[in-house]
Amino acid sequence: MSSATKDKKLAAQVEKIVAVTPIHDVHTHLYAPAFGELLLYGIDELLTYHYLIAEGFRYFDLPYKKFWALTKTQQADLIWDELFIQHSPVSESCRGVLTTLNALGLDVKKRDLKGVRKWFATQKPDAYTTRCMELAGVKSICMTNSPFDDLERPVWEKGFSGDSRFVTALRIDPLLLDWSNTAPKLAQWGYNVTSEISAKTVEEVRRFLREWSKRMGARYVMVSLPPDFKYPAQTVCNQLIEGAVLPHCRETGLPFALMPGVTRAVNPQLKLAGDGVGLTDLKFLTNLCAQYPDNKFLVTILARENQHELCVLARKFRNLHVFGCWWFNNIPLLIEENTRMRLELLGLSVTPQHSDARVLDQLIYKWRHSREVITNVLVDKYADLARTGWEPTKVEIERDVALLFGGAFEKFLKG
Ligand code: FIX
Ligand code: ZN
Repeated sequence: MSSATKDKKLAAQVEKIVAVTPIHDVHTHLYAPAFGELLLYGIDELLTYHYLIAEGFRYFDLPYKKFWALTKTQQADLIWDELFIQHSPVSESCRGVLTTLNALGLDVKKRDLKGVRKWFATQKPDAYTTRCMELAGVKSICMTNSPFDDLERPVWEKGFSGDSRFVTALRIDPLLLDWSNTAPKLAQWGYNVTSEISAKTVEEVRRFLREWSKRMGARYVMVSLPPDFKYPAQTVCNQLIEGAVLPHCRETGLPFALMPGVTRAVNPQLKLAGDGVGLTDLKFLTNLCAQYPDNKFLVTILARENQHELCVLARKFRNLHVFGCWWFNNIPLLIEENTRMRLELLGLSVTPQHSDARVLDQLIYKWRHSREVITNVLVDKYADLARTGWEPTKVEIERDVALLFGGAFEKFLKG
């Protein structure tokens, strides 16, 4: 067999394996159907995704307030017109809507928004969840579960009996980043806390974490962090991390997931679409990994310029697991760059991607697009190996891809 034919065969094999390997989506903002209106799906949700709202405002000639006063359908109409009709939908988020519609069997070339709406109106959440997961090749979805969300908390308090397609993660941004507003809430929910961080308060925060982790069956505890986050530092946030979160995670074996690099509300007029990115000094993560070898840290980072340093850190600390191409990194250019860099520096001990889907149907495009890029990177890597005479077997490739699509993450969680 000529080497060109061998390369083609290998590429086809990798493509097939990546296409059929089920994915554990380790971070999303999706909910099981039992959470009712918290589960978003359908064309109007797809079009009013905050990524598209930000892009729409590049063109809109109307005040922010007027946009927010419109109904969701009107907002979707406006976005459709500006981003799909007046301009070609070349951005990643626009292309994603079309990939999704196309995969669902809808004819995008008709540009028939009304017809598409009619089709979505007939979908039922439970069966449609399964359909989207099948089309995306996703086996399990990790939710972002917040006791601080007034719509979500009652579902947990009533008792959520579980859904085998979904797993849970405890999200604690308000606890660590907005203590002055969160302390009164905890007090109201029966925790004996004060705004000053006393030993009793720390103990009660730990009880809060213990109770909510248990109630949710959380697989990890998660927070997003601003670019200027420091550890150690004389802050309430640090006191709570040191006194409550880290001991809780050690006691339960749960990883602490950190998402540094987001500056919230750079433009508050854009609401959820108004958050920005900043370069993080990763000294804080070195300190955490070194100081707490018995804690596990899951990390995805927002600034492109931080990605290399994060990989180097993961080479130094095995209690650090790198995952996903978060938010502004979730574009083919950066998925490719990050995945290549991670494989070249960390081998298969990473989770290259999570979807961060907020709308169920987005699973389809986010994973189809990522799979395509990951395939290309893997084909190159295996071809490099083949050139040395090391020909990877089908079983080896299957094993490797399974690690990248959730296996390495699971191992890290269990380890
Ligand atoms: O903090 C997060 O988990 C972020 O993913 C979100 O805040 C963000 O709005 C988002 O949807 C990014 O993809
Ligand atoms: Zn997220």
